[in-house]
Amino acid sequence: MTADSSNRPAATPATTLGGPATMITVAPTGAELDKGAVPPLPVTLEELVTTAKECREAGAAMIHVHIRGEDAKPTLDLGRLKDTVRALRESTDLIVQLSTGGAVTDPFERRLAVLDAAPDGCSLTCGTVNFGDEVFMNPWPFMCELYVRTQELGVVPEFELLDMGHVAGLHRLLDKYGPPFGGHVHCDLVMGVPGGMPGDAATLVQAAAALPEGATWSATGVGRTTLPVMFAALAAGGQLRVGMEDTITFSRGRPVQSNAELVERAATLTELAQRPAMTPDQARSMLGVPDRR
Ligand code: KMH
Ligand code: ZN
Repeated sequence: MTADSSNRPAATPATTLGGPATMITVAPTGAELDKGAVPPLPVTLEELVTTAKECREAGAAMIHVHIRGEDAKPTLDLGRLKDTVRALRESTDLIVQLSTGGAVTDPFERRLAVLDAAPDGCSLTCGTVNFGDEVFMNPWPFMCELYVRTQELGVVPEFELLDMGHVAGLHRLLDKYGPPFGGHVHCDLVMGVPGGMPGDAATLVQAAAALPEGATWSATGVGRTTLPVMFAALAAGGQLRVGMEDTITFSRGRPVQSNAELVERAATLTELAQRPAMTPDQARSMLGVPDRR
């Protein structure tokens, strides 16, 4: 048996410099943090565009976007989402992925309507999960409606898996509705959420092994699980997601100063692992995302 015909569960991504390259996604804002408590959090369109440019420079290929309103609170306002997609496309070549998870308080209709902003990609969480003291609702009928809409509108979904049961939800979705737009299954293991799967190497390996054959996957560890998950993902052939949505502490007692420094750290680790960062175009080709710029 050669190295490439081993029972590795997921597809090997594009290669550069002789090793599999790494896609770095930045998730700069999220819906949970308060700008007053975390001043470097990008909440205006201008701040988001500046962050996107800095993170592209540092090695990111994709941006996972939550937006804020005038009051810096999370919003799914369609006009603002469209302006955001346009501005990010004009100022960077990053793959623009909009969150359909929003905030735990967002109604399903608003979350479905996110696709009308015509992003390159969107998140699609594969089940309901306790989310700290809240519940992040993703019931089966909502997942199905969202998935079918991605297929109809030509938006490439990234399947967000916060719990092992979400892996079963993903298989169920693919069995019922077939492959996603773009033809390639890409997942993101969101680990260490209080109420979801823990952020450690053993769980990561178990989750990755349970993914559909040929799927690629990234991983992110929330809070103090950031570093163990990043090292485990690099070792296991995964891609990386980093950003202030998931982590606001750089090291013990030292707050994150910018999203770019999280991307820089991830890019440094990909170099050390001899799996250097992919360009957005390489990531597009891995994920089956058309270039709409
Ligand atoms: N803000 C969380 C409730 C996603 O973007 O799709 C959901 C979330 C997942 O962040
Ligand atoms: Zn998100």
